[in-house]
Amino acid sequence: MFVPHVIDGADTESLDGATFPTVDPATREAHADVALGSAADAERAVTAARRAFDEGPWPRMGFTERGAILHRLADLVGEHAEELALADTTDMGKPIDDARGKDVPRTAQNLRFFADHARLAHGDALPMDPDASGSGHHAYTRFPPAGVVAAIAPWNFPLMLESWKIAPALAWGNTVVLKPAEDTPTSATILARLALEAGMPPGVLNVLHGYGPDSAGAALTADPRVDRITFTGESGTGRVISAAAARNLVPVSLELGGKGANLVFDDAELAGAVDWSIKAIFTNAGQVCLAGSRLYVQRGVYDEFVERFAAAAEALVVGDPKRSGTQIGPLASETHFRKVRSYLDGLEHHGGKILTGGGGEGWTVTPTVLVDAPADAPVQREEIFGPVVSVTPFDTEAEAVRAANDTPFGLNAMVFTENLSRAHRVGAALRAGTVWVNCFFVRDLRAPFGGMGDSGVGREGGDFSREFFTEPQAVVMAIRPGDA
Ligand code: TXE
Repeated sequence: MFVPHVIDGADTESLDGATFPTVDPATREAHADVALGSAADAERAVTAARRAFDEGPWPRMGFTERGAILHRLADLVGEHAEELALADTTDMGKPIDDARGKDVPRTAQNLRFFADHARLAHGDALPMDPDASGSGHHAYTRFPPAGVVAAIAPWNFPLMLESWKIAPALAWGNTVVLKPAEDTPTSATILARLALEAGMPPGVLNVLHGYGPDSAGAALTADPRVDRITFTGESGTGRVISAAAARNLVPVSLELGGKGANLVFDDAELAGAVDWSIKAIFTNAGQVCLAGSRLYVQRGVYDEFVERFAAAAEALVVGDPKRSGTQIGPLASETHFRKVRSYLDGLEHHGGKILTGGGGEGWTVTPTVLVDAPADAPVQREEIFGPVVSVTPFDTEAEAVRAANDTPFGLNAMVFTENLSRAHRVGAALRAGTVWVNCFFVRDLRAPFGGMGDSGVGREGGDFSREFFTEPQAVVMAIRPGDA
């Protein structure tokens, strides 16, 4: 199979004909050749997006017409659900049930939500006091599109996170160059073809494949014709992209890593806390920026919680991601597998021991529960991005909050308690962009999404996405006094 770029409405090879293989982590063999984009291909993709924005119909269409195309695209995503789900599963080892049941439906939901959000949004009308001459004024706000958006995506939720970026960008009238992660190219090409079938004009959604540094990704972020950069990925990469954006004074939205703290208090409803905590760390084999990778449990329930939690971790079905029923597949790539393994191999040196897990065949790591890891150990400080959780006991609420906030990241945290005041109090004290109380991963697309510190800059979602993907404009009108 060959996975081309999609530029200016057409399947496109790289100018120099170069390709790279994409590997199925379950078989550890290449399953497709992918167009390897160079700086020259990035230049072509931006030219197409620029022309579609400056001269094409897309930014000039009404919200209803654009929204109808996005809804049609959502319909087509539903019709091609199996193909899209299999593409992500084959590229990165995500269990097929998750790809089918979550990623693909959420992709359609993102497209529909932002189509409707843009169509139904309203701006402010601001009546102003009259001036000395008797002239009145009023101001109102407009939200014209920003222009060409570079969307750079990671490999952990390929299709779903790509749609989270492109849906608001497109709904507000921008044109897009999407660079999927090199490990997960396939679903983006399918999505761009479906967008054309849905009636999206050529050049509005372009897909450029290739690597990041010194290559397609870097060329895209350096191009002065790009008006917005939205990036999800590693914190170090976020810094590099932020510097590139600064050179052209381009607004950038960065959704970076996390080291989510999960606080389970003595008064928590234990069965629910175990269940959510399992989901929080083992969903997608822990390859989730929002993973609850630091689990803090109050001393009174520590032993019982840990026993039930470890048993639930052992009960997860590990295996072939293409088989329905599998809950944990392989890690996305050999490089990533080696990175996750290095944390387990480092335990001997840094402290901490494996209560359960730590095995696995091929590039799989079985659900791993660690105990006794010191607060300064790498497994407690760094984003492992794998099915590895560190459990630590605590005594007081203040101690739990301190431990949770003792991290350079600030993406999300979870609190399990039946005490209403404690839920509000602790939630407010946590330095995190999202706090979940007695749940995990529940999203409202209107809510701000993003983090602070090493977790990123900016928020997306609902009006926050509008703010980012438009150039808000104030129009101030004078109303002259009449002659009566
Ligand atoms: O991420 P990168 P990688 C973490 C996770 C993982 C680590 C590395 O811990 O082990 O990051 O993963 C593009 N200019 N997360 O290497 O490098 C790249 O091509 C422009 C957390 O995959 O950040 C890809 O499309 N683009 C995370 C995208 O950036 C560049 C999700 C992400 O790659 C570029 C993924 C450059 N200079 C990984 N360098 C999360 N928090 O959700 C790279 N890219």
